[in-house]
Amino acid sequence: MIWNPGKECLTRKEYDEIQLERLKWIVNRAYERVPFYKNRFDEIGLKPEHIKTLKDVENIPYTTKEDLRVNYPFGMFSEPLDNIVRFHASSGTTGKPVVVGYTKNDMETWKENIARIAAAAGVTNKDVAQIVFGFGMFTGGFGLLQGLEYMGVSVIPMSSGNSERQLMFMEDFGSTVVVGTPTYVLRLAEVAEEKGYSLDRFKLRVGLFGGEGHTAEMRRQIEKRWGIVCTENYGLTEVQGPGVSGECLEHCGMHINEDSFLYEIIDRDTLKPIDKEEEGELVLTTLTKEGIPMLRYRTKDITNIEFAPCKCGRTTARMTKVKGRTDDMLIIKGVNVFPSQIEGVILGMDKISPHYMLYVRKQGFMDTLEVQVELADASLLESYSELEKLTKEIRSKIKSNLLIDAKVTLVGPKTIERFETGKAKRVIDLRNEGK
Ligand code: DLL
Repeated sequence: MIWNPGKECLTRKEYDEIQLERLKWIVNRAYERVPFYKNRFDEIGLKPEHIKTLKDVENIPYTTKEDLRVNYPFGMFSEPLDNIVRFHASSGTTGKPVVVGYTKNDMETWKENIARIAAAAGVTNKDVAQIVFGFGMFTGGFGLLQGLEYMGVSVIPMSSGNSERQLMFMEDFGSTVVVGTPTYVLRLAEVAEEKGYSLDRFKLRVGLFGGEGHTAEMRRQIEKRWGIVCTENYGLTEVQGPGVSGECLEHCGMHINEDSFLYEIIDRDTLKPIDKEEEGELVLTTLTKEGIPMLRYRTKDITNIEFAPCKCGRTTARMTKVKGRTDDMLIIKGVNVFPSQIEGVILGMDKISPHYMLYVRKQGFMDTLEVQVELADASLLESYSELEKLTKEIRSKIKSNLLIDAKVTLVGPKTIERFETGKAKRVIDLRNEGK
């Protein structure tokens, strides 16, 4: 079902018109109300009235996470706190978190955007949705909750962790939709199996994944284990949280809520805008945000845009799967590689489980990579020759696909850390620790 055909099935010309009108509005507001933007514009002699076409957005300087940190906590807000009804924050690894604020209208838009992506994934008001994202300053839990409630879905706000209790509610309440990170939903299948539950006793039919990426193979494994259909959606705290874009059941990219976000793709080295259909870093401008406008926010996420019509009937542009974040890219002996590419190569091989960890170390001037992969079955540990054969097989598969020579270590079942709360962390960087 298309939640809002009047907004999701327009012509390109109609999207362009809406975007341009809203772009002018937000640029004006940002300039008038946020000293940070006024200064940025004044430094280069740019005035809001110079933005006459969508392409003119390219004259506006980028905004980065660092800008938000420097203006912590409310320096980039364009409304007084009297009009802010909600805060969220994303915890960075270093320094102050990024804080965002929403007005009542922002909350309405957010709900609408979530309803669209959930409907695209086949969710209806007949569903019972168990949210296993964390609730709190993270946008995942509350963002999905309010949008699903708005659709009339029965929501179980479980939050993350406490897996046995999750499974109890899942069974007793008859949850039909699970909303969370793919890694945690995979973990829930594992806990259910450990408890000896047959997964048929659950009524789950849909997985709504986001907050982190997952490869097609990881999805296949989760779908098979749970017997569900999964779609993914994308978002980030700085521009709203979840609801920027989401996949429909055709599984051909994530439909962007074009009336809320203007998207650009920039070259990740030169930082110049490139053809949107080419792969590069996604840059987003919020078109409706009253609480905190974001002009040309550098997401650091690598993707590209597709415009070809989708069979579902929506005409919105689609983002392809995020390949990784520019700051997570590894350079192993001169070859660039994203953790997701390694997942893509190793998952789906016989005898190994979908759990792995990447260790990056420094050897002289070179970075080296160790890929730890968990065996599906402990009996393999008893055969040295089998282990050696499998190690070689994985290593050569990585080498032929990604052109990097990684050390491969096989470890026993259930030895690699599981992620029950928050996002999976699969790269351990030991480069500065001399290990
Ligand atoms: O993760 C918002 C969100 C919550 C989206 C729940 C979807 C569902 P942050 O914590 O600010 O916000 O992290 C944003 O997470 O820049 C991406 O790098 C990554 N990310 C989010 N969704 C996806 C996805 C939320 N579907 C950062 N695929 C983003 C890949 C994703 N990466």
